[in-house]
Amino acid sequence: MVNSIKTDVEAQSQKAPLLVKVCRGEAVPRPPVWLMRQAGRYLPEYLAIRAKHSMLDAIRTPELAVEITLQPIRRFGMDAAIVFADILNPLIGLGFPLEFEENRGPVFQRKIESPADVENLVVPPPEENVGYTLAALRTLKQELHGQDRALIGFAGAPFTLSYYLIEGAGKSELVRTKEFMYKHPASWHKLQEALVTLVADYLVAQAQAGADVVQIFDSWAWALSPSCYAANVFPYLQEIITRVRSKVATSIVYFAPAGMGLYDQIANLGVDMVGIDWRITLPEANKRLGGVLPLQGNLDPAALFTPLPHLEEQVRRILEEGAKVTGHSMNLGHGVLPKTPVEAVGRVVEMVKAFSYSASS
Ligand code: 1CP
Repeated sequence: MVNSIKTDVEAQSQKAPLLVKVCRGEAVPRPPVWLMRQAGRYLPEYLAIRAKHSMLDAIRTPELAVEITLQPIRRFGMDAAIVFADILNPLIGLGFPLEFEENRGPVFQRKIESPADVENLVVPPPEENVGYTLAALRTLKQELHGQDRALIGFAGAPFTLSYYLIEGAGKSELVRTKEFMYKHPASWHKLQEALVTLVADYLVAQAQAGADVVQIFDSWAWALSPSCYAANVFPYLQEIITRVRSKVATSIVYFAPAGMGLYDQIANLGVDMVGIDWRITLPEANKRLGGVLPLQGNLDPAALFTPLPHLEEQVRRILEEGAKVTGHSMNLGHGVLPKTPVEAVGRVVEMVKAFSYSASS
């Protein structure tokens, strides 16, 4: 009996996509590869859809979201598909309507300006708020059936979502966010609690809809001092991770670009993998994260614009550095930039798929 259970677990594990295996700390013949923002404005087939549909329509129409998610997979064969959505659209249901304006990005109709704006926040259940993304995930799960590919769901971290709600966008000093946090600690806590529920429930629902891996994007955490992160950000992230783990077995990736000053804390978050940007090498990041966590990254997105021999040299270097760390999933250090040459993306994926740990050692 015990043996047959063990065999089932082993069989399941053998079937797990490469990315899931790396998240679980299992040995793999080569790193998996997917790229943040692999669906997007550098792809002509994406632009063709966006010429006819707004960003929000594309996110809210499951057939379009599924199609956009699969576009890079069909063209390049990445090892993971990330559902097409945004970190900000779930905030609409929390009472913060938003539009994605062409060439400007997300714009909220209402921002958080005073404690009154966080009174009476009601967190709707994910099926009601973002049922369209859950529907897209369920279809994607079927579409990817039988392929050795992971399905990725995601959400923004409470701090990064708060930043957009308080500042709008583009304020790199984050003065208003920090002012709000320290001037109105009780309201900050109330906002974080609402966002913890929103994000945790959403990640659980995405896992239940078929996501093998979920990624938490904390794009603005780099702007915080370690003490500020410890007091106002870390506890809420931990709460999300605890809640998700209590309900589903999905792997969890945390990504805070330029977050080196926070690595000793990130090491204790309890996630399965950490996203690394290009400003640090993988071995150095591995060391600072305690040497026990698999890493995702960390090619400079701008390297895809450089001459092919230089791009290839950078990819090779990262693959070799990745072979020396606890576990590696190949990715960029941030999202694919608009206007990135399509051939460069193809070359990166091709090089990773041709790589073998046994041949390199
Ligand atoms: O014009 C267009 O077509 C819109 C461009 C675009 C795209 C393709 C936006 C607007 N969002 C997205 C999709 C998106 N956003 C995905 C899809 C899955 C993928 O292929 O990777 C993901 C994972 C995101 C996540 C996201 N949205 C983040 C976290 C990652 C990061 O870049 O740091 C953030 C900060 C956003 C907000 C956002 N959405 C869009 C823009 C231009 C921005 C940044 C706004 C700003 O800070 O100025």
